[in-house]
Amino acid sequence: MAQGGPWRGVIAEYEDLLPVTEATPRLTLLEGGTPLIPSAQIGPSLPGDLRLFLKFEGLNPTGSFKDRGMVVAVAKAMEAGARATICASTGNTSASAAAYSARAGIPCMVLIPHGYIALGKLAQTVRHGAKVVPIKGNFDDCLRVVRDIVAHYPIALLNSLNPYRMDGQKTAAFEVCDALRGAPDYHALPVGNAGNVTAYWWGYCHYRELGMIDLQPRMLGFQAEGAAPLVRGEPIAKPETRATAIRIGNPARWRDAMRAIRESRGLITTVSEDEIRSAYERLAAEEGLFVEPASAASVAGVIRLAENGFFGEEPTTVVCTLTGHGLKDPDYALDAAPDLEPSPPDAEAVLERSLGSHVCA
Ligand code: AN7
Repeated sequence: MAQGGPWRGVIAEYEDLLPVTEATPRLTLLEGGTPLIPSAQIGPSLPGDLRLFLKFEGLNPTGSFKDRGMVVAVAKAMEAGARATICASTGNTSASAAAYSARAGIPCMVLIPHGYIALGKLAQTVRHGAKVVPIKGNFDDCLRVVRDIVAHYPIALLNSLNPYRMDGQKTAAFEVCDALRGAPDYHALPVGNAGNVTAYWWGYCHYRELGMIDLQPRMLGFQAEGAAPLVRGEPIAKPETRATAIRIGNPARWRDAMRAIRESRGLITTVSEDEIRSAYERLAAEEGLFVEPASAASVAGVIRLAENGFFGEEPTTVVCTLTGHGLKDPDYALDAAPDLEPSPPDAEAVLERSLGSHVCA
């Protein structure tokens, strides 16, 4: 369990539970320690007796959950004397890899699917000084090339195939248990490369082995309809979704994730683009939480399951991880934006525009 006092970052807070030694550099941007926010509107609006909590990972230093695993992976790369780092990414991994590599003073190379990276993520990656190579292909193509490169060159791999990434990401499950003083009944996540759902499950298992919790949650994974290889049971050659973070057709942690779902007696299913959009808009407008579209998939899935009576009538605690910040993807945010044409600088004109003409009559 994390110590009290000012938050010191995941390595310092959970060093006993992480594969770090005295030789591991205490790299940190003070990641982790994110709030577990009770849902004010969405949870209470749903049928059943849900206590819905939102783990807002968008408040990490680079705006996504990736920082938890990245800090451990880059610290271990420093310890091993790595001269360069590399990753494939739908955006958040690259932003995080670039930031922690910059902090560590190690050059970083990132491969991204050309044209399918949200603007904020690209901006971060570029400004943190990573060498960005857009690839004519999707994330799965990028990851294939990265695996090829690390097989032949001594460059540290920062994708979640790197076990240290998984170790670091487990800390989010520790934090949930620390905050609730026990495990939730269900934990819901968006699923792309399937690292996070796996890491959470391993984190809950680890805490159970330590006697920190009695029961483990059921894991609920949600994929976008057009990018749902785990639900369909086969790789998708051309995955499609506006939630570009999870636009992945052949997840690297396929088997581990399916085992996590099975062992936890959970489930993995799809959510539609409309359901993602609706949950995204409700989170912003009703909860005050601005997340990126992929993050809304967890909430979209829980809304659907609750409306179908999945959680029954018993009191049930559900945690949804909100994996990334809304500022990552401004294009998606302004997609169906209201009229943003400028008004004359005049009180009457402004009131007429915002309240309607009858008010000013
Ligand atoms: C906001 O950055 O795969 O199932 O390359 O950015 O662990 O992959 C991002 C994934 C969910 C899915 N939400 O997590 C990448 C990348 C957000 C994400 C996921 C991602 P995984």
